Amino acid sequence: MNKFDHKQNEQKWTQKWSETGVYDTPEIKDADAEKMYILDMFPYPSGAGLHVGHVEGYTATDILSRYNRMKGKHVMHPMGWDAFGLPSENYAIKTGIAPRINTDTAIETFTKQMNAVGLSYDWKREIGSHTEEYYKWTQWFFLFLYKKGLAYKKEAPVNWCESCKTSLANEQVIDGKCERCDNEVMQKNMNQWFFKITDYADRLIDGLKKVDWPESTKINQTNWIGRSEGAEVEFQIKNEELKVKIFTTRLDTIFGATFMVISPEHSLIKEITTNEYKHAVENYQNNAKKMTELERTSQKEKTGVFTGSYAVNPYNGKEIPIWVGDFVIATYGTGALMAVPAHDDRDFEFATKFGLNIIPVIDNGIEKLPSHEYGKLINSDEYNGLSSHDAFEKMITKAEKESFGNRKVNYKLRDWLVSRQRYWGCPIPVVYDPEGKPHLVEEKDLPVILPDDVEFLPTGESPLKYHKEFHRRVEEKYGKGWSPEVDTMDTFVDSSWYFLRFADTNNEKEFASKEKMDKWAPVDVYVGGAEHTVLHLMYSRFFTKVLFDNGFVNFDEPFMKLRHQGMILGEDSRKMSKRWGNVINPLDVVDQLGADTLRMYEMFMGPFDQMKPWSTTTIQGVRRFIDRVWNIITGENFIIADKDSIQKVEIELNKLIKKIGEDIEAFKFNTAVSEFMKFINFIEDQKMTKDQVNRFLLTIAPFAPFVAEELWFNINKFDGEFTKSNSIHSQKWPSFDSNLVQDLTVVIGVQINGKVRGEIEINIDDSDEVVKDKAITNENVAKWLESKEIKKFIYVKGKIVNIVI
Ligand code: ANZ
Repeated sequence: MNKFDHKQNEQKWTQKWSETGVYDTPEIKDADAEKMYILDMFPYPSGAGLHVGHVEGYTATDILSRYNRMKGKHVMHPMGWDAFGLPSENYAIKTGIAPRINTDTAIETFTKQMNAVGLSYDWKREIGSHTEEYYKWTQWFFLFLYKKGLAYKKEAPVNWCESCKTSLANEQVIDGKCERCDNEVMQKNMNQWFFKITDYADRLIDGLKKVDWPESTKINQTNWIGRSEGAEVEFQIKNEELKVKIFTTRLDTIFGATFMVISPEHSLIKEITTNEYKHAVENYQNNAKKMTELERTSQKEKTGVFTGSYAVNPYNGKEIPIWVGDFVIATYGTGALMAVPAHDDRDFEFATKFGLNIIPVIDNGIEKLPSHEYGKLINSDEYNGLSSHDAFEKMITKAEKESFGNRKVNYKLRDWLVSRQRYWGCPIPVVYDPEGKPHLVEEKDLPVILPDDVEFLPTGESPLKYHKEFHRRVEEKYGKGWSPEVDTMDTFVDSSWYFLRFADTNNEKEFASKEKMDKWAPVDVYVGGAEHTVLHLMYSRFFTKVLFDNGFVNFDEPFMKLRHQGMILGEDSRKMSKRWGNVINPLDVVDQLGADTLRMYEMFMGPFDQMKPWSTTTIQGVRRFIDRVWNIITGENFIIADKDSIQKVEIELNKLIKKIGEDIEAFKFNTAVSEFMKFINFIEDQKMTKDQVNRFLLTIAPFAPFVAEELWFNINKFDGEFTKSNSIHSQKWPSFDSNLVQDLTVVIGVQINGKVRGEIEINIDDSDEVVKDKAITNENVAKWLESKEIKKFIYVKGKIVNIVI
C-alpha cells in the first residue's frame, strides 16, 4: 500500500481541474434551474499573502459551493481583488516600488495560494478594482449618482490623519485614531465630495428585516444610522429678535430645562454673546477647534462658558441661561440643546460643575437623579399626572399649533465623504473650468486613466496635482485653464458594486447587463469577517437601493444571507501577529500536511463564527484522519461481506450523508468533520462495497477535494482519462434512504390523569408490556403513582402514555 502523497496529488489535480474547467459557472438555460451565488468578501491583495483567517472563510464558501453544485444548482463562486487603497500606497512609500507593480505581484501570489488550498473559484470571472475595465464603471457610478442628485461637493470639517496625509470617513476613525496607522485624527476644513447616503437612512434600517444576517451585525448597522425621534423647539432670546432652535428626544422634560447649551460652532454665538463674556467665549471656541469630536464628547469633566444671554422657555416663559459647551455636537440636530439636569447625565454633570439649577419634572419612583426613566409628569400644572408619552403628544400638538416647534427625526448617519487626497485610487471623473467650477467628464470619455508614474510620497496634497501629463490631457481636451480633479475615490466606492460586476465580468457597454444581474444577483450567501463591515455593507446596500430605484436591478438588498467567520488566534490564544511570533502561514501547512488537512482542520476548530486558537496537535490529528481515509479505501478490496454487515454500513453511511448535508447548510462545519471521524472509526473494522466507498467519497469531496478526487479516480478508473464530467466534483450529491436514518428510539411523555409527569425513552418496536414497565418504574412517574391503583393504561404507539388512577 502506498502512502498518501499530498504534494504530488495536489499539484496534479489543481492543474487538471483548471484545464478541464470543472468550476466554471454554468450557463443558466432552463428557466427553472435554481441559481446560487456564493461570494467571499473580495480581499485586499496584500504582500503578505493569504492568512489562516482568509482560508477559514474561503473554505466554508468553497464547501458550500461544491455541495450546491453536486445538488444540481447553478453555482456562481467568483473571486476578485479590492486592489486600490492606502496599504498598497503606504507599502510603495516604504519600498519605492510603484503600487501597480506590487499589487499585481500580490495578486499573482494570492491566486497561486488560493489554488493550492483547492478553492473552486471560477477564475474566468476574476476582477480587479484597479484595472481600467473595472474602474471605468466605478467612475460611471460617480456620474450616475451626481446626475441623480446624490453626489455633491461642499466645504466641510473632515477627519484628517496627519500621518497618512488624508481625510477619513467617520467609519475609518476608531477611538479617535486612524484605522490604518493609529495616529490621532484631527479636524480640518476642506472642499470634499460626498454621496448622499442620508437620503436612504430609513430604508437602510427597514431593509434589514428582509435579510438573514447575524443579529449583532444588524444592530451595528441600525446603531450606525442612529435614528432618533423627537422634537425641534424654538426658544426666544430675551430682549432680542433672535430665536434658538433645539432638538430634544424628551420634550416631556421641558419644564425641567434650567439652561441651554449650544455648540462652540453655533452660528448665533457672535450675536448672542454679550461684551462681558466675549473674550471667554472666543477662547473657548478656539480650544474646541483643536479637539476631535470624540475627544470632546468623551471628556471626563464637562467644560463650558456662559454667553451672557437668556432663552425663554415657550411653555412657561421661564428664562434660562445660554451656555456654550463642547459636548454639544455642531452637526447633530440643531447644534443646540435644552439641558434638563434632573433627567440627563451629561446635563447633570454640567449643572453640578457650574452650580446651575436642577428641577425634577418626572416621577419615576426612583430617588436618585438623574435618570433616563420615563414616568408621570410632576411640577407642571397643565401636564401633571400625564405619562411621559401622553405629555409629549400634548406638548407637540401645542407647539405645532402655535408654530414654535415640530416633530423631528434625526440620524447619526452622515453623508459619505468619498474624496481622498491620495494617489492609489479611482480618479474622480470631474474637471474644473478656469473659474474653478466643476463639470462632469462625459461618459464616452471614461475611464479617466490613473497614471502609473506618479510621485506618491505624501505631502498633504493629492499626488495627482503634480502629475504634468494628467493636467496636460485635460487642457488639451477642454482648453487652457481647465484642470482635472486630483482627489481619488475612497476604496469603499470600488467595493460597493463589485458583486454586480461578477454577474457580467467582461461587459464593455454597461457595468453589468440587467439580464445577467436578474439571473445571478442578489448574492445568496455572503461570507467575510465582522470587522470593518458596517461600512462596506452599508455602502453596498445604499448603491443597491439607488440602482433598484432607477430600474437597474429588481432587488434592493444585495446580500440575502450573511455569515462572519470567527477570528483564528495564535497557539498562545493571542491575536496572530508578527510581534508575538505566533503567525501561522497557511501555505506552510499546505506544504507540510496538505491542503485537505488544512481545510478540514480549519473547519474542525470550532463553531464557524467563534474565535478559536490554533492547535498544532489537533491539526496533526486531522492529517492522521486523512491518512486513515486513504489507507482504508486503498486497502479496500470490495469483497462483499455478509448481508448483515453491508446493511450495518448502509445505515451508518445513510446517516452520514444526511447529517453532512444538513451541517453544510447550517454552517456547522465543525460537527460535520467530527461526523466523518466517527464514521471512519466505525468503518475500520467493517467492509464497504465499491458503491458504498463511492458514496462516502462523494460526501467528503467538498471538504477534502484532493484526496477524494484521487481515490475516486483510482477506484472508478475511467479508462485512465480524466474529464470534467467524470470528476468527483461534477457528480450528484448522494441521496439517503429516510427509512434507514430514522432513529428507532424516541422519548415520549407519560401522563397521569391527563397531566405529563415524566418522560421515558422507548424503542419504537417495544411491546405494550415493556412500555408499561418503563413508565411505572420511571422515578418521576412512580412518585405520583405511589401505591395507588392503576385503573387504566393507554399507550399510543411511539407518541404518549396515559395512566388513569
Ligand atoms: C432634553 C433631554 C432630557 C434629553 C433627557 C435627553 C434626556 P439622541 O437620542 O442621541 O438623538 N442633544 C440634542 N442635540 C445634541 C447635540 N447636537 N449634541 C449633543 N447632544 C444633543 O440624543 C438626543 C438628546 O441629546 C436630546 O434630547 C438632547 O438632550 C441631546 F432626560 O433634550 B435631550
